[in-house]
Amino acid sequence: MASEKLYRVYHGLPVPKIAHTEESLSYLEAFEVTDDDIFAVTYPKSGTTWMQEILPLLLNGGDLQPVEKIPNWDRVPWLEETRLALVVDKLTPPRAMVSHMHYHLMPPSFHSSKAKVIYIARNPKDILVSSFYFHQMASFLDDPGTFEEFTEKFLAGQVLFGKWTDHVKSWRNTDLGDRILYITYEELIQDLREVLKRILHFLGREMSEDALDRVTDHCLFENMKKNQMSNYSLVPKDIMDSNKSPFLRKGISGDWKNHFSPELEAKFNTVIRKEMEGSGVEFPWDKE
Ligand code: PPS
Repeated sequence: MASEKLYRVYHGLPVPKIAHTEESLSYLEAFEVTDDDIFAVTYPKSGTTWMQEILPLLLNGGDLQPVEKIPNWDRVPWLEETRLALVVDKLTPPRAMVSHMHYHLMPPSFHSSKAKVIYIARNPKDILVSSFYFHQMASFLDDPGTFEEFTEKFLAGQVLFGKWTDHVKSWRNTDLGDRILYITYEELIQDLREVLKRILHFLGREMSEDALDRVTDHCLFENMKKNQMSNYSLVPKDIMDSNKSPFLRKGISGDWKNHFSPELEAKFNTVIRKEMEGSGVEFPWDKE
């Protein structure tokens, strides 16, 4: 089971105590979502930090200043974390926020609003790898054990925000209609500029070709990795130790191939396929 010392359990989901308090979770439940709010929703390690960089730039016409001056957790805060209550008054509309919450755990005001959602999915095998290294560098997360042991925990949902399959199924089968845009981490990797255009269109925004070039370049892994406001280097080493593994680690798709044995892969696929069966949800990586 997930460590009681490090995690609290919110509606069955383990969440790290360091940023999730009873107050922050109550604040989430009572949060007044407005019609022009924009949420980037992810299962952990699917591209949250990337969206905290992308969204402000697309919303401000490509001005790099804010993302170079304000830490990501304050410029696009997490809906469920303690920082939100502290910075909410400084957010200018349209407010951009991120969340790892499952669909049914979004606040009531979200469901009755017209707020938009960008849901970013990622190959769960790459999520697992990314998370495995994150657990080694973050002292507020439990020791992942061996890769095989961590895979067992992941498949059992004894990890942050529970099962990946429950998360994606909850957000794929909603009544949000055109309020939600689905993208994948792999699409961002493959053609960042094209996906940025799709997001702009979804948000009803426009941007000059030059500004779009600038934003695309700024959001490339190697460039974003240098941004102190986004690479978590501001966090003390005893909380996040980048010598063990940097937060912006590899930024590629397919690193799972360097970590899974054929047996582990077969087991992983069997469990995930069974849980996704009948959901009507398919991903490009299902065919890999
Ligand atoms: S968290 O803890 O949930 O907020 O993590 P999250 O930001 O969702 O995911 C971290 C992974 O996203 C990668 N990342 C990027 N990849 C490519 N390009 C850019 N610009 C980028 N920014 C973040 C980050 O490196 C983590 O993936 P891995 O595979 O560990 O490198």
